[in-house]
Amino acid sequence: MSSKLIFLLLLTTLCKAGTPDRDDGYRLWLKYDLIKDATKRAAYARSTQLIVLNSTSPIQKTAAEELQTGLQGLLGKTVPIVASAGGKTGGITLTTNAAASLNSEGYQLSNQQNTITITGKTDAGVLYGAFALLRQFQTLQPIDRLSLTSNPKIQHRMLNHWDNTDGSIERGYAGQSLWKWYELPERIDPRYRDYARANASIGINGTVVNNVNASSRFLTAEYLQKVAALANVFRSYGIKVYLSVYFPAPKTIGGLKTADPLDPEVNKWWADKVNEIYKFIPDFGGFLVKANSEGQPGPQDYGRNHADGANMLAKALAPHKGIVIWRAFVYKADGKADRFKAAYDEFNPLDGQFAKNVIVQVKNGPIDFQPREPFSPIFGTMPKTPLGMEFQITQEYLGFATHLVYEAPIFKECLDADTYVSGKGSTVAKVVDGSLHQYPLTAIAGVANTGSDRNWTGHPLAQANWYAFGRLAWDHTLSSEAIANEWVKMTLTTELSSAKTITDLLLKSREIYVNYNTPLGLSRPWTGVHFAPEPWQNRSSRPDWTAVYYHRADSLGIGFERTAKGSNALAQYRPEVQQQWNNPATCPLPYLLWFHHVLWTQKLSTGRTLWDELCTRFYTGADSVGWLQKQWASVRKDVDSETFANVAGRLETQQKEAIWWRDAWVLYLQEFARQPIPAPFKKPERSLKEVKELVDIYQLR
Ligand code: GCV
Repeated sequence: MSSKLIFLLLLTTLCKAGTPDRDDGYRLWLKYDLIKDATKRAAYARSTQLIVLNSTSPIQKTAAEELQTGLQGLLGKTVPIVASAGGKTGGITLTTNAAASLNSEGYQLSNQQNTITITGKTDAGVLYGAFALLRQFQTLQPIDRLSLTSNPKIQHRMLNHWDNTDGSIERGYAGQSLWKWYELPERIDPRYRDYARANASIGINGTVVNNVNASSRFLTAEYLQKVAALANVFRSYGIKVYLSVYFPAPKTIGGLKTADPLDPEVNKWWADKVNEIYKFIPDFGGFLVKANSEGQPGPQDYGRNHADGANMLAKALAPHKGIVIWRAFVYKADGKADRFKAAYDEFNPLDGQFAKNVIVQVKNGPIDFQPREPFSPIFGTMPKTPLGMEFQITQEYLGFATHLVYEAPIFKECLDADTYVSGKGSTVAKVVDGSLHQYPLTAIAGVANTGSDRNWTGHPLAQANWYAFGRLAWDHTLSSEAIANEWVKMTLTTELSSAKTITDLLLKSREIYVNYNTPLGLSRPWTGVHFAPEPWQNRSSRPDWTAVYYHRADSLGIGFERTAKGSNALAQYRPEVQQQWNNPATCPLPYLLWFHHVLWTQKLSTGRTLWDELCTRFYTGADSVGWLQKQWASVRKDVDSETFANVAGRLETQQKEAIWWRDAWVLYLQEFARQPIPAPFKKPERSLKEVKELVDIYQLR
């Protein structure tokens, strides 16, 4: 073989890595593989002959370059970026128009006589418009009559990274942190830019780079330089950087004796620190704070309240237009109390007491990112305090990176829930987007699922959760299905029938998980690692960190009584909401055991007793993973081989573990219910003791 031939063969092999044949997932939904249909390509080519960029703005420059990269891949041609069309039609013009009837980051796309215009009120709007245009091509939409206007409904659309200085990620399942603190600020990993590209493409405009269980080191000059280096990369993608802060930092790194928010010296320390931060990062976004929560110190240690703490930081940030995002995730170690009620009880009385640049960030549900939770009763009940939403994208309670759970339905369920605070239709989404109470500030955050794994998210299909979070943060009226289908076409295949199959599989995945994991409103059957089933777990340093605290199974029945007969947590909701959930006979089954302790023998609306219904769900849930596997097998021909094998392997693990979950629950609950497994289901092949032994392996450190 000639050396030239060997070279060519080698080149072909090298070029194959990252192509549709063997895709390592790095490119996410920004793959831009050549559109196979030549007619479509030709149609798109007519309006994409030039990219006209008549601006020196770094963000618009990014927009033009992203368009160029995308079109190069999708159409297989290099589209020149020029300063003026010079009278030619058939190009894409980027432009800002301060008078456009758009909000500050919205965009308009139009196509007239094969000339496309992307208009933004601001440079960021142009960037989002450029990605929206690429999405049109990627999902093979007709563009000859393109006319699209889109405005983000929420101002601050953020990722929260729970990343630590040592590179670990709290509740991260896709490798180590993306941020290589030990290399920064000198070496800039090219991945930082790709991270920014992915986020900007779905409208995310803020990132909190460190864990809410924060280290004070992030506020030292050494680390601020590192954070500034990240901010420098993200800036031209319209993304601001924020930091989580450790409330007692004035003591730990400032040498003060106190961190009391009303102490003048403490106030001065924070004001000076904030001034220093803005010297490093002139467009710094602000602080995220976890205080007096799960052992984290906070203002209550000094007899002050959350508003005192938040307002002190807000005062320091205000001159720079920075904001404070103060988390409402709090609960005291009181085994007799209902943890469900804790956040509302602490925050509701503070409505109206927070400074203008404070947002209170509330988790979607009252407990902690369970597979299904009712919406947090705080939403709607603090009209004078901007409330931001906190969702969790990383799958802490959703099977880590081995179980498939498409999360858009979880996000939507909460956003679409009706609080009834101003009558019917007062959805959580309208609280969060500010339209219900005219909040001057609005925010939504997702706890990131990204990590150093080559494909970013571990499970290849978990990329859809990052994507869905961003799309819903931009526009919460989009449907889970539309987002899934869009993501599938951009990421996996544009073949219609396979795209439909995968979309369907994504949409059903959450309910399948709930069925074998926490059906009928069960919650939190875990302890330490939040993965292995441990419904029997009854010992911990605090009662609300045991599993039995949540399900309350006994010889009569199961479920947490939260009506007036029990903790009365239901009283935190409006009467219309209470009415939906108050009566066990009419309470929708997905929420039943959230609010009621129900007898094992109680007949449900399905015609089955509670025990039989629980068994039916555990069994059908576990069986449905087999259905997921079959569906996935059927798309093999249209999905690249590496992604196919990766997902297939994870589904196999999921199948094994779903059966394990089922067995753990039914064998454990059977000891209380003392009833047989109903036909046609077969009793588990293993004993409860054997399941417990399996779980113990997971708890070994
Ligand atoms: C960052 C849960 C998680 C913790 C997390 C906490 C929070 O308790 O298990 O890892 O801490 O929520 O949201 O603050």
